[in-house]
Amino acid sequence: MSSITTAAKQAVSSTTDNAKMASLTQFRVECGPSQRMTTDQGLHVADTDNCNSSVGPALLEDQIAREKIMRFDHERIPERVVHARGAGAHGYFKAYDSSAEQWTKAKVLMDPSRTTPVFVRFSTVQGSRGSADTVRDVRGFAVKFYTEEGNWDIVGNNIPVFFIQDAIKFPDIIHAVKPEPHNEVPTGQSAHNNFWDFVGLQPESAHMIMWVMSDRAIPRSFRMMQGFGVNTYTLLNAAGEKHFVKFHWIPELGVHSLLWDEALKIAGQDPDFHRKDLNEAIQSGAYPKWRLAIQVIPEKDEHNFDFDILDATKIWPEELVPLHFVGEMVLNQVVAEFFSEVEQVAFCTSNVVPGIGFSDDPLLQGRNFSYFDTQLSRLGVNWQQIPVNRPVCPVMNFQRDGQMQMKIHKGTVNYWPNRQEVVQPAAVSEGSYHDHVRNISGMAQRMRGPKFNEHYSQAQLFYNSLSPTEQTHLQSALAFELSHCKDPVVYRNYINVLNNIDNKLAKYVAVAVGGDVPDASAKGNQGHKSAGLSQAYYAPKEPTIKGRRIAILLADGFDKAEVVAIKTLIVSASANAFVIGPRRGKVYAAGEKIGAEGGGIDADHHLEGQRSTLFDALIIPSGEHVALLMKSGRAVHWLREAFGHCKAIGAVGEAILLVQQAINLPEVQYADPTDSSTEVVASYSVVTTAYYGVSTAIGDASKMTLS
Ligand code: HDD
Repeated sequence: MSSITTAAKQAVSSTTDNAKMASLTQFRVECGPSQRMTTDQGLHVADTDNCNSSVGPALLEDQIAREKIMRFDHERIPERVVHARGAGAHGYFKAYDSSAEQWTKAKVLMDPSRTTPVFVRFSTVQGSRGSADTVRDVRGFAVKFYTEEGNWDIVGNNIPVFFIQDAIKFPDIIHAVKPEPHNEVPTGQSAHNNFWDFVGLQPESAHMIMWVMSDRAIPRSFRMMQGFGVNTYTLLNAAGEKHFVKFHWIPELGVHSLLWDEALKIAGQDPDFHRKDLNEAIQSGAYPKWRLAIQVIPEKDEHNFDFDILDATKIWPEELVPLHFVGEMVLNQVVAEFFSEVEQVAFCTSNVVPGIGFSDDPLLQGRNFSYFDTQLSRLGVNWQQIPVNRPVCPVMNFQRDGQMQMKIHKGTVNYWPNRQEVVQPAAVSEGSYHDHVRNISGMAQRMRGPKFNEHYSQAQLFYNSLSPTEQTHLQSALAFELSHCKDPVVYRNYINVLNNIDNKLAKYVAVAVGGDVPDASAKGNQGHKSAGLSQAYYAPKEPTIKGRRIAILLADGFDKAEVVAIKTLIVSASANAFVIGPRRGKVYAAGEKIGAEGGGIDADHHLEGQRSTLFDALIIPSGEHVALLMKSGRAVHWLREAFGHCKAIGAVGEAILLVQQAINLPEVQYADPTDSSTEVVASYSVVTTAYYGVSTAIGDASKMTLS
């Protein structure tokens, strides 16, 4: 056993990066100009552009053409049955100190001298591999820790609760939310009859529905999401004491979302918005970072709560069970090949290390079966040997054979016990995994614990804890979703469910979607709140623009020194500056001749090619170019849309007038299609939170705040 840890340590110290990156090096293939093309068998080939044929049908003997086409025919593997669309990155985790040792002997959590490599995959749940990033959905947040004691996976979401309590309901909830069976519609959306039919009849999902209809389900970026293990796990310390535990990831940048209007537009403008954002941030050095916190409950206190602590539709309010911060995770390396790493990474809730164990949470119990099982059909029985899935410590046992076995095991025995006593089990004293000893008694029957029957109090708690703006967004989201359900049985029933949570909410939705407006609340709202449920709670203490995307709008005739200064300031605050001009390529400053050799600066995009939705803020420098921008309908639209989405807008000199003219439109009127009596429902001038001015952007870029 000691050799296991020594080998893993050597791996860690053999690279300045981390042990996992070192282990992947042998599998990485460079493709360079000095290399020559071969077949899969290594045969050099001179021509892969023409089939071998004699001025007629292709010859069957052409093994080069056959190989090329056959390999292509088999490139696809089944996509994940859920969480099919995702993005991933490598990084590391480091414990802050040894304080977690009071609860666990898991070295990864309590040894600050260790740097544990991680691979993280973020995902959406409903849509297929080719769906858009910014849809309204839960986001997966799966972390694989390559520890010296083996792989540990926290397969979590960006929402701390789940739709169902018992794993046996998982196929039903997923069938209900996925595209309907008769027509494969809709893609990447829960806004359809079957989903709302199911959740209306399965009220244990009410709490989760509140989260999914909130801004949490349309994150601005993977980097700005919380992560949660969701299920209740256990920790075991060196003294053999057990604690129940929940895991939380808290992003350094705070928790931020898109507006629904932005999310809808970005889904069309740039369906890869989130995966590009992740790579862009890492490549520009703005490494995404999360703190890992745990909530712990001693074994003896399991039954001291109003709710069952093993019920995945419940949170443990922080007021009752505080967070302990144990370490931090940084993502600092993008993947080299998407398929090999992101598509083939395989997480299992059953992957734990000594000091971490399971609980009787009925959802977790089913998950422990399901993940291993799904990898068999996606990747085959030897999925653990795929480079991204390999542990960084040695693997040694008598599991053998199967498709795509990559190892050649030496020796004459493949069973235990064996006369040669090779490959012996490791003793607990050597650091091996062992299950916590516990009493199990009672009647086996199909049932749930009595406290699993209450479904509304935490749904209320969540709704009450949101800011008024967040509540408004949630109301609109419900109204959007239910108005996509054609069957009145479905939306009427869901309004009844909402009326168990909050009467005003139910009324709002009923009026909007045409249901029966309930007079009185079904249950009454207890009015309880918990601070950590609103996104505002996670605003960083120091406002930051780290990793944000800032557009600089230009036309020919700008002030060059000023633009260079603005760019420098933005980059110095670890944000990304993009010049948007009338065309991609050179845009020329005041006094420069158009097309002048060595003049101008490079525009990254042109005004038609990108939209304000893809940026967090925009700034317009001073100069003659403002007159040209004023005449550009697209530039004015950029400003109006950015203002409507409450983005920070900076303007210098003449550009202030442009901003004023663009956004102070007296009456931009929209007719409300759902209410013929309403003539004006919105105008840009009612949005008061956006601002413009010189000082914020130019004076000190690091003080700019974006929400
Ligand atoms: Fe699951 C994938 C998260 C309940 C069965 N799940 C999957 C992924 C995440 C989650 C993040 C994607 C992993 C990746 O990136 O490869 N799942 C959750 C959470 C749950 C949950 C937080 C509730 C606490 N899942 C759940 C249940 C079952 C599954 C109850 C089955 C009984 N989940 C799966 C799966 C997937 C999966 C079918 C599809 C691909 C995969 O496992 O590897 O086995």
